[in-house]
Amino acid sequence: DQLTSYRAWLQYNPINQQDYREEIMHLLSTICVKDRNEVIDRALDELSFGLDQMIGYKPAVVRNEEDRSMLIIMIDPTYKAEMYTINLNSEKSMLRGGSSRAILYGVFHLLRLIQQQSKLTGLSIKEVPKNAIRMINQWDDMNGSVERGYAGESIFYKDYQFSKDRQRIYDYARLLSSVGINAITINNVNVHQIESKLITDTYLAEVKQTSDIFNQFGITLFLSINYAAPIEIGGLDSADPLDPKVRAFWKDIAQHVYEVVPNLGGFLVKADSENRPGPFTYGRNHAEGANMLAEAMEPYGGKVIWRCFVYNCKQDWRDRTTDRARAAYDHFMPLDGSFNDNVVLQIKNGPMDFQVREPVSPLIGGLEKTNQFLEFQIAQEYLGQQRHLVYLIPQWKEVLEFDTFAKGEGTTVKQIVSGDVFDNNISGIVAVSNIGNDYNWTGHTIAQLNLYGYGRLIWNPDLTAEEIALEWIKQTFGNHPTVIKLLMEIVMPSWETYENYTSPLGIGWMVNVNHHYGPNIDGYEYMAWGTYHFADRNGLGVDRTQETGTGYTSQYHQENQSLYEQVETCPDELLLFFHHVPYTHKLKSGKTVIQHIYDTHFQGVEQVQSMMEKWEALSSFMDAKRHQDVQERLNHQLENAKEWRDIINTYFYRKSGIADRHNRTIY
Ligand code: GCW
Repeated sequence: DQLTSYRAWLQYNPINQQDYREEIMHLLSTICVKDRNEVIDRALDELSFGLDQMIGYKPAVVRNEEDRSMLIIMIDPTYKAEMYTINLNSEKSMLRGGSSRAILYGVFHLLRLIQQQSKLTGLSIKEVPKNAIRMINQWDDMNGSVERGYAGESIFYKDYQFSKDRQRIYDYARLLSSVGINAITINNVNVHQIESKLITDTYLAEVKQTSDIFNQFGITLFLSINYAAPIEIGGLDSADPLDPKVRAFWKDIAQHVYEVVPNLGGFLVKADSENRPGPFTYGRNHAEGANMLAEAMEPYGGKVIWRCFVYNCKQDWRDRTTDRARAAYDHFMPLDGSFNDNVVLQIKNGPMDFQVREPVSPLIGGLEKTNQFLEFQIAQEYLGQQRHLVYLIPQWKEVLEFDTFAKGEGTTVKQIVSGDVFDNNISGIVAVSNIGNDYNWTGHTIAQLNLYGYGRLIWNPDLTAEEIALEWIKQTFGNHPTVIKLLMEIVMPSWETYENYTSPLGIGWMVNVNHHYGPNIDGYEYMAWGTYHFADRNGLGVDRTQETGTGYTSQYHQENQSLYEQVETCPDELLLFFHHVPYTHKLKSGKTVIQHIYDTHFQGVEQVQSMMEKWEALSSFMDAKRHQDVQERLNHQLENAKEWRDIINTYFYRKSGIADRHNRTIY
């Protein structure tokens, strides 16, 4: 039963339908491959394993074309590196890829279709990923813990050593490549003392071993580095990017790192952010900091990924002029165009921090002359910490479809981050991982869908959330119509459900301090982190307008600027992010803000109840372990949702003195 959970979406369950089995055996009886290397070997292993599990045979693998039906697999140098085509018919079938990595993706594609029992004869597809770099960030520390990890301990480290369980890393690499991930950082962006030594001989040999595992699956390894490494490990008294000694330090480091780990992708840096060191200490800006590293990495083709999550985390809550939402744009827009070619800025999807609802960061669409990555968080830090069932793809879809108007109407986020709009030489999407050493990887079994969906979505942002959920359900839980129907009804509304019983109308936060779990409306209200709701007896929300507020709205292009600036046009779901309004303010829905708060909070809990009923009805369709695990979490989710409902409703009832129109219980 544990194995079922561990296999995630690569279940490869036996297929009983005789004519389908015959179709596959006929199409894929013999595989002809001329090119061989370790990546293609992984592809062939996978194909053999998958076919053996599902259909009960292993295909013959030959090197030369023979006169019988077969699948020919070949690298086609005229293709783009990650492009592949698959053409299947009963005479001769072809899988061509622009590289061995593309062939691996093609094989996973075939297996994905077979798991769903899709018809293969006559299949003709062409796939090119929309985003060149498709990355995962692990927030793993070498003591074995995972920052914001909700699925056990690190699979990479234990007690300040690399984990001995290499198989687990191998299996992770395989899962990631099955959905097209091609890059990973293996240590937390908060690089502590010991982890600062990952770029030294203390650990480099094991970094290389880990890199080799990922490389077999077409995944490039990156490291997070400590900006103050010249001091921490170099014995210097400064990390000033313009200091020649500091520059020499990084050149030596880069040279040595690439000697030992020639395939390293580069470094990821969190600087001047949440107490991490950075160039500000020396009166330098972030372009000076990033470019210094970029020069050191350049001879080896190394990249420097530089995070834009830079804000004042020591602000005085009394200070109404500082607005954390403004920070990334204010810091980085003036530097647009001053970063080296091998630098890429990593921008969180929203201006605050992975809340249930935020507008899109105005830096995306702002920057025109700088490489950029979009950053999502698969780990559900603010979305129920993998104890609540929340399908995240619908949220990310909204981000990707958002129109920035950067080059007129239709300049969507997905176009910009793919590099197409501003012709960037590095582009892509990255996300914080949600896995750990739990036997099912993600703690909540349904959270596997978010990892799966992330890979699929960034490969092809035109896929719908429904399409992604559907293919995941079929692979993970099978094809039975009841399973599909109920699971779709469970996952599709789950983000909205979570939003309903937590923080309303885009205001965010209202969580307990530090661990960020569970309701605490004033938890951060009088703290230094810049995350306030400003509720009083009349109303709530943050005024971020130009007219009377912090001026944040001016960071958007004209169309969005005026959309958000006016209360009348600001979308309901973001109203309190942009405006401070009275409880009696009427939303576009016709309800007052206070009634909306009551209604959504009662409704959210009911939606969890209905989710539980649907899950209950699924018990005979899967192994007991998976069913029970999710059920236990749903029980907890319901309790926690009630806690949210009652605390939020009570708080705002007491503040406003306005009764619920339907006289439901408020304490
Ligand atoms: O969301 C916040 C988290 C921190 C995290 C930080 C970041 C890794 O609470 O734990 O640190 O963001 O993204 O750097």
